[in-house]
Amino acid sequence: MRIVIPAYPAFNIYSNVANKTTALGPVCVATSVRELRNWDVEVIDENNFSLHGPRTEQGKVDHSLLQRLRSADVVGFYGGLTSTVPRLYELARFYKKEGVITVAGGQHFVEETMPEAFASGIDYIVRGEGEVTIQQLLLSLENGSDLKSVKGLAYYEGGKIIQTPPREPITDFEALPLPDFSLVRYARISIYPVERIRGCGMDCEFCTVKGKPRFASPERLLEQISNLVETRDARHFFIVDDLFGQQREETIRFCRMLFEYQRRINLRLDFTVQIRLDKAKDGELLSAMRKAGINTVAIGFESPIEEELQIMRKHIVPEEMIKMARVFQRFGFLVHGMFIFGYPLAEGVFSMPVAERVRRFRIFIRQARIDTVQVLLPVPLPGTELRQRLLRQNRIYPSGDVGWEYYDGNFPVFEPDPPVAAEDLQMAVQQIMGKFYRFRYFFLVVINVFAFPCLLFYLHRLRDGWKKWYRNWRNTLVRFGGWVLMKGWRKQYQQGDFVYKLERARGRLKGRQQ
Ligand code: B12
Ligand code: SF4
Repeated sequence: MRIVIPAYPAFNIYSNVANKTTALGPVCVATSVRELRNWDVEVIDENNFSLHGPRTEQGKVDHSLLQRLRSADVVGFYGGLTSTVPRLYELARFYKKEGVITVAGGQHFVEETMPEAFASGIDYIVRGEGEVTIQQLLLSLENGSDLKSVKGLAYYEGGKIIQTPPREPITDFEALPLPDFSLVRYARISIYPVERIRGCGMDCEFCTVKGKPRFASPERLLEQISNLVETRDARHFFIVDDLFGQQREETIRFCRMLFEYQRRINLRLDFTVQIRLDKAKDGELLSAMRKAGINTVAIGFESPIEEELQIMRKHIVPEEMIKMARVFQRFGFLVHGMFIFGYPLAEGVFSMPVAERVRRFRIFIRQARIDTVQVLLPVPLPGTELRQRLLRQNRIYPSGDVGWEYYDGNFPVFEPDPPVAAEDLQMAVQQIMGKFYRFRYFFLVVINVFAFPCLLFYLHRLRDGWKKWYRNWRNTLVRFGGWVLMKGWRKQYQQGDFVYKLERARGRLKGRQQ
């Protein structure tokens, strides 16, 4: 079996990270397949694929050559990111033509998207967690036994879609093998994704992650980390739990164990986590995290506008947000702030000119002293309440014009609240990001480098001088790098045919409404 993580459709703010890491889900599923007696398995990550690996003349991963080198009987696809789904379907059609059985899993595949998947070369869809379902599916295919007994599966038979009963969410994580990253071929991984908690207790309208959180033990997470340090020389980790700090006492215990482990092996490791802003109220948790080497926190601020936060169901108010962001700063975390610009509100509830919204975002970002920011447009992802709301209002652009490849937060994919035009929202995001990531930071990087010897001279006098210098240097470098990224993105946008597609989609929506 080969599991493919399809390439991002275009250059994206995350492209840089994607070629240093990999998706954890497919590695977990592949590890599960590895346990089966008659099966051999590999993972191909198109976003992290060596330049020396088999590639076509256009630079894409050459699946035809891969298939000749190590022919797969079954190919699985990671459908965790909707924006990569057009590439997923392109590959599924290719493998289908080669006579290979195709299986897809991941967040994109819900009731709404199943028909298109079966029409695009997918034989089986695994719904929800894949570790157990894939084993049972492969065994059934091997023995020719009845697929109806495999829970969590969907397939097309006799002109209709069959869905077997849903599988219960995994609760006994200790029964699963540790994810085996050596199954990922042609990849160079320097940031390892690890996890302890699946699910999230919150209920944000735009998010696909739903369901009660389920926890593995701190010991298991430490085991994942120590295994990677000791077998793969890993140093950087992304704890992909949706909300770090759930099950507070166990999280603090984990942080203490992690600190002890690093002391024992005499190494400092580097961790990034995703956390809610209101964890700022928990000083004990934050200080345990810092001691454990958690250096970067990614926080979904989403918006500084109260009405937007309410409809998103973020359960937080803007006045508290700046204070809380600063607490993370004081503890020495690098804060990566994630924002959504132009969230659609219920009609007639509230209206604010785009220029005013831009101003509020800018002021907020400056006052909260966020180290790096990511401002994206709202994306009505399959399976979310936001999508259902906008579908009911007939605001989502038809997929024939604005396809899934545009669902990465960089493009408007639905009609914004009147009287705002989609183009204005996109321009506004560029304005906010453009103010943050600027060319002039190049000069500050240079100044910071020259300031380094002076820093050494005064180091004994400055409290935390080194840390301050590093933070400054790192942030100016990132902000200059961000400018380069944005320039590339703008060029790509201008050269692409999105503007034309948008015009057509709008026309079609209007036609439908009349
Ligand atoms: C880590 C992470 C990232 C990382 C790495 C992404 C990656 N996976 O490659 C980074 C930071 C790069 C990232 C970026 C983005 N992300 Co992200 N990310 C996550 C996060 C927090 C964890 C993913 C993870 O490892 N989960 C743990 C594993 C074990 O679960 P899993 O992936 O679901 O896998 C299981 C099943 O789905 C299934 N399965 C998965 N693949 C397969 C394959 C086969 C063959 C089978 C049988 C089964 C199977 O079995 C697995 C094991 O049980 C998820 C949230 C979440 N909880 O999943 C969001 C999530 C995947 N991200 C999301 C989004 C939207 C984005 C962005 C577009 C940013 C944005 N606008 O918010 C960008 C992507 C840029 C782009 N080009 O589109 C959405 C995706 C929803 C969707 N339908 O697209 C999610 C679900 C969060 C959300 N808000 O809803 N992300
Ligand atoms: S956005 Fe974050 S906090 Fe909200 S439901 Fe999703 S994972 Fe949970």
